[in-house]
Amino acid sequence: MFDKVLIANRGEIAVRVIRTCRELGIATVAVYSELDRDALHVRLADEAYALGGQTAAESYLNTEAILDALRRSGAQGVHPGYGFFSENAAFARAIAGAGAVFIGPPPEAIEIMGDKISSRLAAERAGVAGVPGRSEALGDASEVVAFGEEHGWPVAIKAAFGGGGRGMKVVASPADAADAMESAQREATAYFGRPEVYPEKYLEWPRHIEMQVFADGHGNALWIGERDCSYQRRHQKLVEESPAPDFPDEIRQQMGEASVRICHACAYEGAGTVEFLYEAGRFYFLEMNTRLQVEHPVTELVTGIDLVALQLRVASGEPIGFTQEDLVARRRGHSIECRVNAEDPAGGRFLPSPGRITTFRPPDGFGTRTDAGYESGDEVSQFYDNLVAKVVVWGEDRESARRRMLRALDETVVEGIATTIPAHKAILAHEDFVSASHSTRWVEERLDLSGVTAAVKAESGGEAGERRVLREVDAEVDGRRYRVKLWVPGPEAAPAVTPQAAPGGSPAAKRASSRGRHGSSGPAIGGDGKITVPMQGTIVKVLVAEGDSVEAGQTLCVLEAMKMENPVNADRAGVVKELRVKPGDALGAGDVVAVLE
Ligand code: MV4
Repeated sequence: MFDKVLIANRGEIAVRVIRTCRELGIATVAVYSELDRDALHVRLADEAYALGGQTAAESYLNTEAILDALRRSGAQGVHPGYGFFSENAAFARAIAGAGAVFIGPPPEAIEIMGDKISSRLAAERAGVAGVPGRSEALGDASEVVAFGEEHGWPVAIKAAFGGGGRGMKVVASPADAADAMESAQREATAYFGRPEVYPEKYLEWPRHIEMQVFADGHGNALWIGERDCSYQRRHQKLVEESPAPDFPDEIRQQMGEASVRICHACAYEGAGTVEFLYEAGRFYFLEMNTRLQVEHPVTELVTGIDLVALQLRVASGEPIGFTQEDLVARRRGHSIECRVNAEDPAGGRFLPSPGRITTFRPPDGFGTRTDAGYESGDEVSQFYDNLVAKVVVWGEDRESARRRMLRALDETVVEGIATTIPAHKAILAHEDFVSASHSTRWVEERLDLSGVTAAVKAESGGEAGERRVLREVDAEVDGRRYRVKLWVPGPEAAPAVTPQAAPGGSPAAKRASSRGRHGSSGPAIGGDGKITVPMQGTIVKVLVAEGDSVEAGQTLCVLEAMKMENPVNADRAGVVKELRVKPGDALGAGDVVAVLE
């Protein structure tokens, strides 16, 4: 077993790994960007090394800086967490080259599963089918029509070298084939640098069910259990649960065995997840994630297995130590996870809401676990993933887990930023959740969040430890005068003013605040036709050119902020007179992307 492990990550997953290391007597090494100098994962680790830089690219994606911290610390293993370098074969090789162990699969397995075509082929070798489709690129639109006539409509057109749902187009009928194919090729080129696209039968109401697998260096591969991750918006998961509801045991068994065959087909080692679409009693291979996933705790709670401990054991050369048979007796009850993101779900918009968490009180009690990357007073930066915490519950059955989650969410206090908690309450309380009549499209198409207004509560003034002073004042209630005592924040306490209401500030902040920080996600168009962005971020895609005519609602460009893609739309028809941005441009709130005429 390792004596010392470096965690090449931040936030809740770094904290998660540090906790298990501590239990196993392994010393922990944190790394941090300039913004994370005082972050929770740094405070909890035994040692910490600065990577420099603010953005992910300058810090957590800086291989040389991480290798330097590895050498200086003398750690023998590197845990990559999820995101960042977790599925990067070159990084895995660099760690091995430095004489340490990458706590993850072999680089060859990462590569096989890294692109759609080779992962589909590996699944085929293992006898596991994807959605009915074609394994070569499409030549022209007549082939889409032929495919639709043979397999039925609608047809999905997907980027051959893509993933994550980017660039997927749905074709309802032959008449739409040419336009959809052209647009899929254009997006594939913009996102992945390659225009190749291929067709699949489009499943209209599928669930996303994924299987946790584990393999060791001694030839053992096991399936640990499935998770239903269908509750998501814009390909960002919101709620996950295990076991998948209304999912027959016999299908679970088949999906598990298929996943194990896929592990063997790519010589897998460590923790992995095989993703499937599930519809009408059939499952179809989508892709394999070669890392520990955000939602791994639901599997831990229903099996009692610490997956991070297992990763550390397997990476240090030990065998898994239990059998597929042993797992039958271990699986018990039901678990649900809700991702608490720094996002405002008001009106279903899920707008990024970075800032200082003035108060954070996680829920507690029987069957309740919170994995957080922050404490009260910590700042959620717009530069990184906006996951603040995961609230995870266990219950004897699905209904007790559901009720426990609603109780836990009610108990959770987050002030200073908006969070997804109001959306979770709406999901968990919905009759469709109770009856499990959901699909991957349910949140975006059926869940009504128009009534949700996640006003950001600023300083509560009620925090323990805050300096308070006694004031006696006169008050009049219903015409009667009272002398009352008030314990109020003392002279040194900060005034209870929210940043957007504060006088002064940057011009961009003022422009943003004049529209209401938590208002519309759409652009603000003044009388001058200027289209501005509502928050700081990076332009990842420009969809129009100067001189183009655009319709109201048409997407002009895509702004990536806090790892989420936000369309910037025209809210009236016009001609693009000026286009002021290109992919890669960093913008501040209120900056102009285009001028319409
Ligand atoms: C599909 C599909 C329906 N039919 N393929 C989107 C992400 C990418 N990994 C695969 N995705 C989908 N592929 C066919 N043939 C529906 C989705 C899909 C989806 C899949 C998993 C999780 C969430 C999703 C949300 C919308 C669409």
